[in-house]
Amino acid sequence: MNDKRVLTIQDISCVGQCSLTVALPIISACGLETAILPSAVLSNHTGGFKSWTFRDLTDDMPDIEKKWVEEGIAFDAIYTGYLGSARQIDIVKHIFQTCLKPGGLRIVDPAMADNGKLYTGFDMAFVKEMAKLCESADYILPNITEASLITGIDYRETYDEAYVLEQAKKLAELGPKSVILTGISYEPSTTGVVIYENGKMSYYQHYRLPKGSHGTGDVYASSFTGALMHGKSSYEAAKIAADYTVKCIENTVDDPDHWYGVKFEAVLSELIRALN
Ligand code: PXL
Repeated sequence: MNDKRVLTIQDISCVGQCSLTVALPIISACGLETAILPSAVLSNHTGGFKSWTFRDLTDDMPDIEKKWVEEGIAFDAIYTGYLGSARQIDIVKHIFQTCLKPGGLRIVDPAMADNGKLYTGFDMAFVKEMAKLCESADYILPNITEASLITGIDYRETYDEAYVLEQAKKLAELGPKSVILTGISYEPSTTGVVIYENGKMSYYQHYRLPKGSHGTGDVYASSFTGALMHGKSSYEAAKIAADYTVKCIENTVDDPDHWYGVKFEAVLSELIRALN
């Protein structure tokens, strides 16, 4: 029996298949109790819709934490994604200290940028804070844009292994046990994930679908967390998450109306099969 309890901290985009509407069902489907701490509530995500509402929940977070501390609630892992303000970083760091069981895992997806650009609403002050959160993490899962912003190494659209190794080393110097770099592609027809751990870099390569899809970073980090909490190694968890994310994209790519996210629900059984 797997009675692990995971807390995930990220926004609720009410519509758009990203952040908590992806993390909660995926981690739950992995058989793990999943608690949530919403960082903000948006009508829809900020990646392609014309506009959105944004309710910042920063001020609620310490009160929620306080109640959990009073109740003696603690988690086996805390996985963070999109955060609603730079101020939330210190709060999240505090929650790592007060609400994690001894030996519990801190998984940080510094969800703030893609394709060479920061998401709307973020600035370099936020990046600086996010780098500090990475210092407190056991696992970090940046894409190459987020890595560049955190390390200060120039962002490149095309690169070689030496460039990726330099990024990974610099990220590891911040302190996390493992650096998982997502969307690492050395040639147009393939992509993959780099795992840098104990000074060693490994690569899981898979084929690349012609179209990138929104929300896949959240699908990836959620399924990685689920696999890790099933006792998989970083490499195995990175591979399981990559295979599942590809399945989600394959299940969506032929539907032109479904531009805002991936249809992860119908292929959840594939993820569960990979875990068992
Ligand atoms: O998937 C990352 C993400 C999460 N939450 C919100 C977003 C995005 C990406 O654009 O806008 C609100």
